Amino acid sequence: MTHDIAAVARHFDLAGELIAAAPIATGHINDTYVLTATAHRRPIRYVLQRINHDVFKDPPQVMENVVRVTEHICAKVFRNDPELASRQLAVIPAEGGSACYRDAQGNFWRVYNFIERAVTYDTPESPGLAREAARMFGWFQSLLTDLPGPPLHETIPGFHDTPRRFEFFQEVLKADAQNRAARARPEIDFLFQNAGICRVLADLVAGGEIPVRVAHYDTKINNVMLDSTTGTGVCVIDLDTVMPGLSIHDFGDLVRTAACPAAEDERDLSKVALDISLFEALAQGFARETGWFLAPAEKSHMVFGGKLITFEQMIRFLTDYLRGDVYYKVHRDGHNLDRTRTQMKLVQSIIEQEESMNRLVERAFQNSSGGTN
Ligand code: GN1
Ligand code: MG
Repeated sequence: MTHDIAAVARHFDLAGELIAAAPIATGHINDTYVLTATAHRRPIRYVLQRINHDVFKDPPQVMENVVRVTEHICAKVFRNDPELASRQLAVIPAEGGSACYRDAQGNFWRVYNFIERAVTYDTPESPGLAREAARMFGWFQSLLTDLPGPPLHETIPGFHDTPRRFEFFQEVLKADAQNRAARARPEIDFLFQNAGICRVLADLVAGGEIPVRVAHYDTKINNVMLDSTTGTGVCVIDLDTVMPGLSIHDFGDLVRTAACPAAEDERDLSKVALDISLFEALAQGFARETGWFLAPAEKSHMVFGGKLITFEQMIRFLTDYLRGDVYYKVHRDGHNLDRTRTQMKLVQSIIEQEESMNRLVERAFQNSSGGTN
């Protein structure tokens, strides 16, 4: 569907006149545009997004979370580094001061400041980049350890409820409405053989060994912005899924996306494997910022988190493939099956290297300021 972006933009408190609006193709879920306005002949850029309300059923709740989190982070960073605080995400209010605007068709729109002189990477090009991205997600979590007020909204209920996702996969498989299961036999078998992975964390949370914190829940490497000159982390973006959750899940998703240089939809599976030096860098970066507050059971399950989240992502891609590609945007036939296969290959690679990965995490936490617990 095409939208009248200029008309939408008029509902926000932009500085000056809108002179350009360009779509950017990024992410599987929301629609994103870069807006340029000029005030006193100086261009100011913004990011306009249509929140996908099929995925996020209650966009105002998403925005309530986002405003609380961005304001808390900005205020805390400001105390030590006002320049860095000015480069954090901030919600630009819509008319009447609300955090998003609802158009006549029922779409929800929101605007952020554009973080200038910063870049994102889709793949970890070096251990240094992986370390810095991981440090940023750890920093994000540490900044939110003292978020005041009630728990955040769960913007997608059961988002990392892996047992529930596995149950849903089984229902979809049973129906096989698109007749696609036959093309995914080895992948389906793999899920059943490894289904024991799903329950482990739920049990540790229920037993009180692992606390629920504020989690980002989409810790892909391209959700970190780095300064384009120095390569130093600037801020964490894509806050729609920030909600009560597990630190292990965040580290796990980082392992999934940043410890393997191949793209998520790579068809040449020989390129898909966990790279141990990228993984070590991730562990070091994350431990540096989180060592002081994580519980022992969280530290000792970080590698498991990588395996779990990759396994869960495999369940999610395969479920969507079997349903007929209704959730993730696809750009070719079998796209979700290709994605499923990369995740499976990565889980296998993690299983093969699990022991040495655990040793690296232990060492990373020992060397972080927080020690091992
Ligand atoms: C989705 O749209 P994007 O790229 O930010 C998804 C993540 C998945 C990811 C897989 C709300 O994220 O959970 O890990 O695709 N976001 C949602 O690439 O489902
Ligand atoms: Mg996202």
